[in-house]
Amino acid sequence: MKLRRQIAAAAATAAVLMLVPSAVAAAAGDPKAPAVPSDSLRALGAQQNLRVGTAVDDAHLNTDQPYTAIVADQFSVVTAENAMKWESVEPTRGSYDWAAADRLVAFAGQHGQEVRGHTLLWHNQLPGWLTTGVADGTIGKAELREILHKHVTDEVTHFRGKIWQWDVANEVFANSWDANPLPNGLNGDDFWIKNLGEGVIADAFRWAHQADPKALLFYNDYNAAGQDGSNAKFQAVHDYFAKLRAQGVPVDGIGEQGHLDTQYGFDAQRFQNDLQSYADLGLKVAVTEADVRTFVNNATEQVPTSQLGEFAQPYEFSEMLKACQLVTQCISFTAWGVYDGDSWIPGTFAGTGYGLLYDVNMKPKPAYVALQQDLAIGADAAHRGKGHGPK
Ligand code: 9MR
Repeated sequence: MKLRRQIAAAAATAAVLMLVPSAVAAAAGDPKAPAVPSDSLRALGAQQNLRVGTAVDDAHLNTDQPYTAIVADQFSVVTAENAMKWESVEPTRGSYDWAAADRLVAFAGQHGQEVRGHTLLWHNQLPGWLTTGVADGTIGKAELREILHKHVTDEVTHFRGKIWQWDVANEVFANSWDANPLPNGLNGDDFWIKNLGEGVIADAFRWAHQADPKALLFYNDYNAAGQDGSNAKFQAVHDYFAKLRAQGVPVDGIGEQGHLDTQYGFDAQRFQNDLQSYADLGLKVAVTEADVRTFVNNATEQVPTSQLGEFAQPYEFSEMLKACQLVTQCISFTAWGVYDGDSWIPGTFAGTGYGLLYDVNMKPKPAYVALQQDLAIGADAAHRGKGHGPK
């Protein structure tokens, strides 16, 4: 651990001093990987066994050439931003529409990329027929459980063998502002917990494992690595999954989403320590939805309104990546979208934006360069037998 910290400190210094090497081996170690720029995030990550990813918007993939080129060239793992969610795949009960999700999986196959499946059990983006049926009582508890079982089984089966990591359950723990936390930290108001009880979480992992025994099964959440200040949510997630593992529930990893906002500050050491604590349970970890928002002039241009925000945005992005690089079990680092012009942030947190690696014109930002430097340094350390090891 101490050695790793020294590497981190050296890396931080070197990041300021060094330029990115212009020629490093492309996508080393993966014979199937297509030719990609040797200084791309994915090529540099490959040299330290770390996949670098992005969420992909089906509205842009294949139709928007610059967008598609960035996804192909820069990233080695992709997540469907919306296309695998329940409302997308089963808009009408009993009638599946896999088209958008299949397009992404096919694209990934053609470009030597892995896929993160997102997400099976979540309170959000449920199909209307399901939420309406539960609300008006036409779908009772026993039937709801069968519907969920079928959903998990059918979706995981449809993609069997093609998904690297599944976000089996998403955002079921309470935040400090939630009204009804359970004693173990789960959110008592969560749709699934309220209707079916907390046992449904372990069941979802069991059902997913039955449908695809080789996929890595993740729990995914935000503020689960110390960003709530108290570290309370981390502790709840940690203790809960320690218990499930001890019971033999097939949980393989914890995904920390990594949605940061520069106005709140960020304790990078705590973030790393928390990822390491999950790893110490025998779990893999991943940063699954990284973005760092800050106050901006308007949603169209997304120019930061303060120099501090402009500085903190790439800095916090880099700190998250370095934490992942320093935790051997951290297997992927994914940004939640390609460019600022296509991010959920301005529509959800009015007045903020500038959260991603590429700007509204799809030009790489300082955050992109910061990650590229971190990865170049990590690749160099890996070549010297230090740093991020094999998974
Ligand atoms: O980025 C997604 C956005 O396009 C959707 O409208 C939104 C609906 O809730 O979900 C966004 O993605 C979320 C992800 O699935 C789970 N973690 C939080 C992400 C940002 O809201």
